[in-house]
Amino acid sequence: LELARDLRAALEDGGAGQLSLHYQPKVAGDTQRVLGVEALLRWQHPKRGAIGPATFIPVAERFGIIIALGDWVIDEACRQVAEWRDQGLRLRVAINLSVQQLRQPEALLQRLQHALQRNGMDASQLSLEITESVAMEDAGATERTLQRLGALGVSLSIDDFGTGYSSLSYLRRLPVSQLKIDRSFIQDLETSADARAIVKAVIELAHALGLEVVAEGVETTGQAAELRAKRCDKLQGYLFARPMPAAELVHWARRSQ
Ligand code: G
Ligand code: G
Ligand code: NA
Ligand code: MN
Repeated sequence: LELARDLRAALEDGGAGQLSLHYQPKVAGDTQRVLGVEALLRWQHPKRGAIGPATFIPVAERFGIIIALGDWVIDEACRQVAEWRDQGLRLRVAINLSVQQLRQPEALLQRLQHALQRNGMDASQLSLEITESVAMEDAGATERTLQRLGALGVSLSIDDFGTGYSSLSYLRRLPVSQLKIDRSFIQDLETSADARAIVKAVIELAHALGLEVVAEGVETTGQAAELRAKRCDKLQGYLFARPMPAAELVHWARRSQ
């Protein structure tokens, strides 16, 4: 309750210097060049210090603050991409969406459209990550919303793939362009024959459907080698970089190009 109140106050004050986005690179599977970043929300509470999104996002969802919080993320990520562009750094940015944002498609579409326009951004520079379990909830409504988001020109990505129960016929109808294999499978890649089989099958399935695959949570060179051999398109994880503040990301990207 207290967290909800403090979060609402921070949002009413434009983030109050407490909210920030960290950015984690996605690199090409073959060349390991940076192709884009995922924005991850951080909250530095004035008294309690850093609070993770796994703690405060559920609070925001429960207390009706998630739309305002999600709007703040959209605006800030787009502002940042435009700033990087003006500094000569072209990066695509991915934003994580909450289920409640998807359930209010009008407001979401408007917010996205305005943020893109205001920052002179092409919609193709923005992608939206939706977890597999959220995408499967209320499939009919989700499909209609994703169609409208797709029509806006933003790209769509299914996050934490492998943990939900996607029907393949449903997946095929969605205008998504990317699957992100859940971190749990990547972690077990070197020790579990089952994880290896699942990762191989997901990559082949994605490619057969014309989708790009990202492996998340890559931590070892062994995992990266295995994923490269399986033709995984993009890799993300601590092996390459942790989520970092925007200023640090600029230096990281320049070093790694
Ligand atoms: O960055 P970290 O590993 O702590 O993230 C924990 C969880 O919080 C992840 O599931 C991530 O997708 C989620 N998360 C991070 N940033 C955002 C955000 O801006 N919006 C939403 N809805 N979820 C986020
Ligand atoms: O649910 P989602 O996939 O959006 O969660 C992303 C979260 O995963 C972020 O909070 C990020 O900090 C975390 N993460 C990113 N790379 C790694 C990694 O290599 N290992 C682990 N354990 N976590 C990671
Ligand atoms: Na994500
Ligand atoms: Mn994920």
